[in-house]
Amino acid sequence: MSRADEKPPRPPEKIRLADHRTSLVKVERRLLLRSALSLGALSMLAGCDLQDNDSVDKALWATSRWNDRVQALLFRGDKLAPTYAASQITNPFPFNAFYDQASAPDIDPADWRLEVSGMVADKRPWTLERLRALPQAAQITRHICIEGWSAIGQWSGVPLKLFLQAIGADLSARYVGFKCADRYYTSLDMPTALHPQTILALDFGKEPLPTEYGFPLKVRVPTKLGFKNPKHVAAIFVTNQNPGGYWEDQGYNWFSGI
Ligand SMILES: Nc1nc2c(c(=O)[nH]1)N[C@H]1C(S)=C(S)[C@@H](COP(=O)(O)O)O[C@H]1N2
Ligand SMILES: [Mo]
Repeated sequence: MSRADEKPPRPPEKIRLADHRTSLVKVERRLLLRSALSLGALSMLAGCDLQDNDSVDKALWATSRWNDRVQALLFRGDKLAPTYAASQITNPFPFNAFYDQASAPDIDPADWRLEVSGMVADKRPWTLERLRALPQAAQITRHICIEGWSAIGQWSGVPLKLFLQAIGADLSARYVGFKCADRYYTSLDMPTALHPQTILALDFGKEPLPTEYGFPLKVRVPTKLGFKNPKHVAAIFVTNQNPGGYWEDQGYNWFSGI
């Protein structure tokens, strides 16, 4: 790890001071050094020393974009996130957002539409009814938050690949971006968008997503950290320009996954 000796450029003040930063670089370091580990195994490691702060982490912070490339190289299209038994589901499931639970957006399902734009042939908005008419897939997977907790949940909904095909998306484009009802936003690389476990989740457990867990639609991406799983999604777009994300634009590693 010779890069640890280099003096990294200083990230903006507000990011250096954020509590999140230390846990971010820890996870990055593990993704880098232990890229063969599953995200599930990473979560076990993440619990132990998130409070530390050392020079290796500082150097890795500075090489975040380099890490993105390394992680992209390590990603294989056939790599699946671990799945679990129904008896392992975490109850109650933790809530997280950049606001408190009571402030989660209250969305009327009758008015809601999923907007579609960018490099796609069919830009008609989608109702919940039309989304539910598409084939659905279920998964019991582990959600891992960069803040150092993880939880197992069950989600089901439309595989994003199937949806992208349905709207005639240019699958050679580089990114799929998501905009949410609460001003949150994030984006995925196209290989992850096409990954078989990446779904437009409509149900949590056996019921429609509860308000605070992302009603009416959450993109569930078990190969990525929690912040790349947008809740209350209102718009999807396909683009060659990296759309970034709410946390990504404040310094979190954009790739953050396998
Ligand atoms: N719209 C929206 N999506 C979001 C967030 C948010 O604040 N707003 N927070 C992210 C983060 S950091 C986490 S850990 C998960 C939390 O999802 P949960 O409430 O189902 O546990 O949502 C992610 N998606
Ligand atoms: Mo998170």
